[in-house]
Amino acid sequence: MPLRPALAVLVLLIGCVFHTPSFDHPSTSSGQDDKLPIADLIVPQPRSLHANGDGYSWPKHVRIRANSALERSSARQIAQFLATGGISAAIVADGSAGVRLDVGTRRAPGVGAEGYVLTASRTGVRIAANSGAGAFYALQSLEQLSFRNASGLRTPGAIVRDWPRYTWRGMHLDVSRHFFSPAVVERFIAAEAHYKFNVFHWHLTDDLAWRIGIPRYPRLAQIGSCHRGVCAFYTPAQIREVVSYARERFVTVVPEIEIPGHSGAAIRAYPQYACDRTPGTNVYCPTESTFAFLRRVLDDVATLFPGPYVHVGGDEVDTVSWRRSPYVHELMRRERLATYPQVQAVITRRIQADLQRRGKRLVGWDEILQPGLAVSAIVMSWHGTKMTVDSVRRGHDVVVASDGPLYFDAFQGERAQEPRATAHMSTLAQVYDFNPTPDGLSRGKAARILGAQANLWTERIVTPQQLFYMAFPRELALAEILWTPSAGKNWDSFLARLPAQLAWLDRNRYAYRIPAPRIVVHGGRINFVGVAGHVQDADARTDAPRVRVVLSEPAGNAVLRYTTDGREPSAASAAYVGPLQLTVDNSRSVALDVAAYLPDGRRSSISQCVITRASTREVLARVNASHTWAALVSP
Ligand code: TNX
Repeated sequence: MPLRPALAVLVLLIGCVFHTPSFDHPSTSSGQDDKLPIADLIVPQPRSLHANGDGYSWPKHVRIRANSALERSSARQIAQFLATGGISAAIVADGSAGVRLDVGTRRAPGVGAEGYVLTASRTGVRIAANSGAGAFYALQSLEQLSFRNASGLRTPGAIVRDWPRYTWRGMHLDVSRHFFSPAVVERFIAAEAHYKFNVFHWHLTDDLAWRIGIPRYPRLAQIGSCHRGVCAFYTPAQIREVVSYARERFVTVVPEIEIPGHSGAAIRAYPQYACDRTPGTNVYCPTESTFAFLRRVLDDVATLFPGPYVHVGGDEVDTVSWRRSPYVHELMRRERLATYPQVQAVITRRIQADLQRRGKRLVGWDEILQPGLAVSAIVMSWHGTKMTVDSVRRGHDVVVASDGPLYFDAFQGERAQEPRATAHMSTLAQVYDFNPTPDGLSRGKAARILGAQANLWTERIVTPQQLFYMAFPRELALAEILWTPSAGKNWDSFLARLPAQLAWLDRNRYAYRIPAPRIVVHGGRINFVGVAGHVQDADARTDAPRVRVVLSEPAGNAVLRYTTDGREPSAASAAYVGPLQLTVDNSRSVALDVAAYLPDGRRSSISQCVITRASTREVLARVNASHTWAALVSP
């Protein structure tokens, strides 16, 4: 569709439109600054949120009313939160109370198994939910709404009625390529839980290393867990500790034991389970002795992880060792298998039957989608929408983990300014825009999309600092696409709610990528050149001799510093105080470079816009470029 010149006028966006709150963040141990409106405090966005009068000023000692084991357990979690704000709590069975609980008492109609109603008023806080999970999510919202001021902890008056869009709200973590200690894994889970995720997918085995101690097969830990002389694995006791930590936060841990490919570490420890001894083989041979080995490994896995799911990988099976194996050829003849993927299907079916006997559901990467796969298997779709739709049509429940936006090992900003990452790009805006449920599915079919998750592959992620940098703030956008229905999502609102969450990450010492500044250029007719593939830099052509440039930044408390001579901004560069008037003469371009400086000295990456004068005809000829641009831009 040709754009009319009137539409071509005016706006070039780097980043997005939002309202910059002008305040300093407090560094209190809990809660937000009281100048932020309640609408800007909660991520993921609740179904409904209304102001409710004055709000509650917490006393130094508070009574929490709880009448069942379920309510007492929620009460203890609330007490723990209050303790971080210096408030002591007594859990009581009756009488007046600052916090009243209705958990599992059928007094929260309409919010489903995981939903809640949170009411904060002058007289106190009431939480109604149908499960411990619902009460836990109410507590997360309560924490996000509450703030400390000179007179203590306050919760603004609010009524929140809320429940999730999806039942599988996950984050995946690869601990094979790089190991992360149980303490880091627990921090990872704690952040998930705060943002109302309920699945932690633990990628425990791969070619590089095997990370779960299996007492019957000690070489898995002794040899399989070692890479370049460094050995690291989780003992059964450590696994139990992490699983129970997660369970307290209503997070199900899904262990992944890769079968039959990506098994190089296990085969290094027990080479007899490959078809031959060729070094580097990473695929099991489907012999009876391999199945016996896997069954015993799964004995331990099934007991260590009491949740309903076991993920068996299944991706990227390298079939070379099968191709040269007389055993596999004989198996193919016997079972009338024409292809190697069918050999994989035979393996998956047997493992699935084994898991079913244990009352567990098999989850696998979408390569498991082969004839004969029982419909109870959950397909984790990583090859895009077509795979999601195919799996649903074949009757499977599906978890979406698309290798575009949901691969958090990808770059989240301009490549040259980011740490090493996998080649593609997944910006905050791309994550936020993603809809896990493909268009055009009937309601019944759409119900098969259990939810989604992001994958954190760690080939290039070494330290906890790097890990959380890749997770945040993208995980916040993911939280919202998993919890909030599409109709309730709004990018500008999300950006307005970001500062409070970055403050939470700071208070809890999680690293994150500081979103880059936004540049908006107004003036004459403008087009955008050289935009495709660029995230934070663009060339603007304008037919006006002067332009007005508006800068803003998503962290909410940063100082923007800029240059107009193409030099890198520094702490000494001009600070932005209001819109810039820039002259664009015919002879030279204006190169505007902007960086956001946080109060503690941290700096965002640089957004750049090179503005050049051009004739009206030239400008209008290129106007369509703006479409590409808008789609790629992210703070
Ligand atoms: C593909 S996604 C993989 C992983 C890599 C990842 C890197 C999938 C099931 N397999 O083994 O780590 O790409 O982005």
